[in-house]
Amino acid sequence: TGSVVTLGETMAVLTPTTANRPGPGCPLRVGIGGAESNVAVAVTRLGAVGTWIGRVGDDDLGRLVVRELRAEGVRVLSETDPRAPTGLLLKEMRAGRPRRVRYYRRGSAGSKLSPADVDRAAPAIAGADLLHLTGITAALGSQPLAALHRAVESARGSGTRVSFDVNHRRTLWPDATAAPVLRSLAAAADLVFAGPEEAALLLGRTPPGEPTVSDGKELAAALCALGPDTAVVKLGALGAVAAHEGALVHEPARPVTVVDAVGAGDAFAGGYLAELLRGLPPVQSLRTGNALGAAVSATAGDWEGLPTRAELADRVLGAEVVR
Ligand code: KDG
Repeated sequence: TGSVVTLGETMAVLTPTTANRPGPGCPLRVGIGGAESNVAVAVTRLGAVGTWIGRVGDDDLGRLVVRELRAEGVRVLSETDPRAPTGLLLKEMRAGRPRRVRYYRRGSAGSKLSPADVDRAAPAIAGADLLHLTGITAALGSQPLAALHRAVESARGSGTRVSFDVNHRRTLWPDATAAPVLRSLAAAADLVFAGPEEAALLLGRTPPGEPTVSDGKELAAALCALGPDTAVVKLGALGAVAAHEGALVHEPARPVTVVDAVGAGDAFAGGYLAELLRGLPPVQSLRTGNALGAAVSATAGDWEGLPTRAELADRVLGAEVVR
């Protein structure tokens, strides 16, 4: 029930399988990933209708992106660009876990997202309950940023609520450039997701060293003061907090052995949004967000570990039995 439309760049994800970094003869596992499409998969697996708007190259990797998302049941509104390749993300590993990611996305098809792409998908935005955007798109250039603004306008005109995950990527743009742009996108949204450092960046504050639950609550309340009616601050091992209509709630995280934390934030956002669409209150949305974040962290890949509704129910049940 409920629908989420999102737009952004989805890339081919390359992961070395027998070494930490690609070298002669090192096999690479090919997958796909993109913050926004990760959210689309998350909500779709939980029973909502997820739509992804984006651009891919006219190449095998672009076809892989489209095929994987469609196979997940995500509605794909993509344009194939004959002049630009599908972007790449390479994971560098250490002790079997991703240590950093390297982008090969400058000039990629996905980074050429523009207001025209939003216009052709306008009916999907108008018909959705929620539009979900992230700060990654804003970092890709002036056209992708213009696409975000057009999408917000389009949502505003049709009563579609806007969700924004700050998703600040320092490897794409520096703090000083990003801060005012991300702040104004957050201010234009109804619902904002941020980590404590991201929240501090938007608010022009020094980030808390070891953020506590009360730091998180305070940051969430301050984010709401920028404009959104709900702000969620993710605190990692401490769980997450939400500020909503003047109330502050906290939900602790579940313990997890981390295999690959990339995509955990998207999983969290997807879980939160899927429950919001079912009319659940923030505390339950936080709980599902935490559960999805944990599930993705415990599995290799940016989204592959996302649970279905049935698996989520099992997990909750399992946890209760153990307790
Ligand atoms: O949040 C996970 C994303 O970072 C990953 O899936 C790839 O979209 C991506 C990005 O730009 O880093």
